[in-house]
Amino acid sequence: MFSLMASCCGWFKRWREPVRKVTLLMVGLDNAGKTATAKGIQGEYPEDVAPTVGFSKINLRQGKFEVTIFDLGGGIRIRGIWKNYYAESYGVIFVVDSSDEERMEETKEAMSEMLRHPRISGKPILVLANKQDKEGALGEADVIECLSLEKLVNEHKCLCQIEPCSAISGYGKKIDKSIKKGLFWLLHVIARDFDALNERIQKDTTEQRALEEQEKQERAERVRKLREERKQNEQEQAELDGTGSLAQLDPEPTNPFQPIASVIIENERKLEREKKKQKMEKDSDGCHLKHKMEHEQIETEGQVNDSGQKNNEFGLVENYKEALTQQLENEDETDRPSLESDFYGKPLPPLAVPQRPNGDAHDVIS
Ligand code: G3D
Ligand code: MG
Repeated sequence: MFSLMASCCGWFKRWREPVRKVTLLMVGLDNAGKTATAKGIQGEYPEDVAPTVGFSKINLRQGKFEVTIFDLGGGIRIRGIWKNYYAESYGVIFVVDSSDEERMEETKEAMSEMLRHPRISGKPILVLANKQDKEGALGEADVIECLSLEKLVNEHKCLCQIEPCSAISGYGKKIDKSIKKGLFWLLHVIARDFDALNERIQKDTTEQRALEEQEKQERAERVRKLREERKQNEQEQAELDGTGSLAQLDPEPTNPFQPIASVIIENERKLEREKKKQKMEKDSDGCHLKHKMEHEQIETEGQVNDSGQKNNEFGLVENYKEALTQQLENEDETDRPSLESDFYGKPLPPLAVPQRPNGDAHDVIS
């Protein structure tokens, strides 16, 4: 009876506790098994995972915790993004490929760099010594030694737990017990120190956002200045060349990602303008025809009035035509452009014959 009451009290106490949102960071070298672990925790089949390019995110509910785990890519070129998530992380899950002894030094360096960061130092870290199912995988003690784990975590005042595990041995409820145990430990130490940790995270996150905003503005300012400089240079160059402002020839590039509604409106306007133009052309054709007729009429009248001069011009044209016909008739056959020379008599290059894949030429016309 007493134990029933005690468990009821415990349940009631937990029920009254507010839901705590916690963000965890899952990092480690590429191929360590981070995504497989994250999938297993989420209840998905952990094998056949594609390499993580940027990051993936999983959400789960664990007691009074709403947990978000950021699974970040671990490739050498994207490790730089890890630090962008340090401020908002309450703790870290560091996954190690225990079967890859050759990369232990690299693992140690990555871990050391992370732990010494002021936004991570002092936060709890769970080390998953993964791939224990693989033959020759280093055991817990060896991993601790290879990574100088004790020294590292003491130096940076991080609470630490290491769990030897295998991410592919099961998923969901059947996930490796060591992973489950490690996750409970991490959430437990976070809960124990939640208020202080939460305060630090709020402060760090606000600072980080302000810094990011400042960096964004600085970037925008740099771009603006560069554009201005370029425009000025172009203008100066154009003035030197005497070709006028190039800026007029090279207007601001239009945004290729315009909202579809504005594109539709613009197209309708274009169509409208096109129709108007055609109508005007039609009207002006009518006018033109009228003008032409009027002009011809004037010309004819002119011919009648000034027939001497017109007849003279007509005679000149007739003479020119006659002379040209004569010249063509007198031309020797050999002087005429042949099929093997261009109109100006220059020899044409030989006809290119497409080659078969095996190198044999084949007929163009078959
Ligand atoms: P990453 O997210 O840290 O880069 P992944 O690593 O989760 O993508 O896993 C990399 C490879 O290791 C995957 O194999 C995955 O199946 C395998 N792996 C992950 N955990 C374990 C484990 O505990 N044991 C064994 N044997 N393999 C594991 P592929 O073949 O898809 O590259
Ligand atoms: Mg991955």
